[in-house]
Amino acid sequence: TSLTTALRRGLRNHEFFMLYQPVVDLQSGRCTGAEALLRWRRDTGELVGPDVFIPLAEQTGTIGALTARVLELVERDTGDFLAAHPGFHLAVNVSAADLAADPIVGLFDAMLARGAITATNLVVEITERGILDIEAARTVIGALRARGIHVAIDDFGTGYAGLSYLESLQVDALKIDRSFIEAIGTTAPTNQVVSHIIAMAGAMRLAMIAEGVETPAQADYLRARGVQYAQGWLYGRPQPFEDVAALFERGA
Ligand code: G
Ligand code: G
Ligand code: MN
Ligand code: NA
Repeated sequence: TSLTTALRRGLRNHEFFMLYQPVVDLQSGRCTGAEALLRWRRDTGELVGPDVFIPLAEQTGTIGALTARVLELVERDTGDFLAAHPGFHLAVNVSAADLAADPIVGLFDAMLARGAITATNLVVEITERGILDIEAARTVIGALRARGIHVAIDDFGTGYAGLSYLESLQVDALKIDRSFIEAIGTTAPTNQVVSHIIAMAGAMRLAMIAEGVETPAQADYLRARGVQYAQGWLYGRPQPFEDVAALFERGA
């Protein structure tokens, strides 16, 4: 399709850039890291979201090149800062399609070899939706974790990851999907799901990051139940990295 052509041309013409959403420690309220989120500004001026172009890139075999570009952009934007802040956690999304093949590990190795970003700075986020070859995913996740990179399951609760699936993948953290945070304190049928996810993650000794936190009441609920990290509009929208760095330096 023409969108596919535009995507390939967009890669050549450097139309992609990253925004960074702050992640905060719920106890201290301080920024401890950020999630890198990809954006596409087309030559028409139109801003296209990843919900549109990531599935397309997956279908057309462009995802590998796109993920390679994400790592380049992230290193360019954050490398100097991360070299000076070994405790800062930067989360990068990879597609399930990236896990089917080895190149992804090579991309991280090359980045780590350049030296600005260290493995412990990195969190790799993987959506449970779309993982077809669980053995391949296990191998890639194991290789990343062997390097000291943390791995988190993104959008947790929206896919089919049951307990056994989760145990076999062996990850470090769960990101609780925004839909469950939205249901907290409402009469939505899913308003109890978050408490079950928290109990399960606790039993499995997984770290938890709540996504899409918009209200102090949601933050209070999560904090009271021992969730360590949160991100959402209450703390900050996706923004240029220098703004997140300033937030971190202020200790806010
Ligand atoms: O930032 P936004 O809410 O529009 O992101 C929508 C979806 O796109 C999210 O599920 C997010 O994980 C995914 N996404 C954002 N950036 C990237 C990226 O760099 N790579 C991949 N594979 N997915 C991304
Ligand atoms: O990787 P992931 O699927 O979690 O992508 C997060 C998406 O959710 C991003 O596109 C981001 O812009 C969006 N988002 C982040 N925080 C909030 C929030 O507090 N409320 C809403 N409605 N959307 C959010
Ligand atoms: Mn994510
Ligand atoms: Na998510």
